[in-house]
Amino acid sequence: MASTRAILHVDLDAFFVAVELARDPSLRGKPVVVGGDPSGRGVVATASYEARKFGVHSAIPLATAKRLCPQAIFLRGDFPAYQRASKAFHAILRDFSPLVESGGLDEAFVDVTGCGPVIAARCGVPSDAADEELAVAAADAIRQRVHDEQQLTASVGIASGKSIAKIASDAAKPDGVLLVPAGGEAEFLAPRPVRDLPGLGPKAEAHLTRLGIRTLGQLAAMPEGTLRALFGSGGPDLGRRARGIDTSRVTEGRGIPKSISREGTYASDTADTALLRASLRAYAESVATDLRRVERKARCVTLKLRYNDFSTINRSRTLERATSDDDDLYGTAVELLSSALERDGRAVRLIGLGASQLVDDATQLDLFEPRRNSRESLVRALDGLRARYGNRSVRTGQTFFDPFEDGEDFAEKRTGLSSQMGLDKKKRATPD
Ligand code: TTP
Ligand code: MG
Repeated sequence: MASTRAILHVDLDAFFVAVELARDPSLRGKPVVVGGDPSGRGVVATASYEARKFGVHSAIPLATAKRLCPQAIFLRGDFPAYQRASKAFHAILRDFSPLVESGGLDEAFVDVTGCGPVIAARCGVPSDAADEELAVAAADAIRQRVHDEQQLTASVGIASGKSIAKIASDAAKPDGVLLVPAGGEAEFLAPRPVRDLPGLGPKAEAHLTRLGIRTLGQLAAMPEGTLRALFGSGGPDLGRRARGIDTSRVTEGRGIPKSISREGTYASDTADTALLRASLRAYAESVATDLRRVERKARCVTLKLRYNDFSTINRSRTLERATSDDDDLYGTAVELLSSALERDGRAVRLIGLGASQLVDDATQLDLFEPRRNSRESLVRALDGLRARYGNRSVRTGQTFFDPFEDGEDFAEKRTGLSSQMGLDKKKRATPD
């Protein structure tokens, strides 16, 4: 694979359940379901492979799971424990390549192209081995460490592109490795159902089914014009990926989110405009910092308000130019707040600020706007300080007044829901 890339997709098997099994080995070999009380109204977060044999899987009601598999052991789940395991898992991956893109708590892409020396040192293969050999050695070593250090099992797909690697890791499950050799991508994909292609949702699948297109091989053969007519500008890319051509990069960090938002609930409802504005200032700074970290700018700003009777409004504005600047987000949110309060001045229970319609932050040198450029440099310098010394190391006049009085994790603490980064790919039900 000299000129192609070697990308691993690593996904932990039955993740939440596996963490429970690692803590209590007496559960091994038994049908186990994480999600909560089977007499409650919740859904299954995940089921052990033993429970899956009975038809129990993620997202079905717990009551249904209980009917399908009455002997299953139902656990409420321990989200902090899963977060800790996820952190340790990602740390292992980063030992093999600096290019790790998380796709959620238990899965990530690892681009090992050009990581020969690192992998050679870790896995005892010659550093000039072929990329495919290095990638397989990395996959084995990752799986071994996940097993030894975390008592979990991981499945790995290896391919020249992200979507194929992801499909391959799924096909390798549980506890396996699958390499799709360079040049063999189209053949590997052809017999699979179209829904296997990451990013191809149920609506697109329904469209294709109506046209008699069921497999990726059939999708691969569709003319580009037809795909464009059906799915717009993203259509041709679906066709290319179905043929095994996927040039999308593995980006460091958590992957590219569709939106970034913060929200928090006040200890007591408030109609105090100064307090509401101060909250928006804090959120604007936090959201803008995240935008810059993932190298995105937002075209749309949304204000969310929930009143004391729980009625909730969302007000959005599309900006003339995309931004990742605190002041732009704050200014827009405050305008939205003023007009919302004019219409309805009731006390507010929850306030939120969101940024969406994210575009690539290809910061062009704008010769006619020297002021904006110098501000961008200042903002980046502040980001650097915050990254090194913590979010509260540098505060502006506005955020020195902390609206929630309990520090930077206020949104998480109060609502359990703040940033929606990266996880909106699948709608995940997490145990409460
Ligand atoms: P997945 O990787 O989709 O599933 P899994 O790890 O349980 O099983 P496998 O990969 O072996 O098929 O999701 C990872 C975790 O995310 C899962 O353990 C629980 C959580 N999750 C939910 O809470 N709700 C969901 O609907 C899904 C799909 C996952
Ligand atoms: Mg998994």
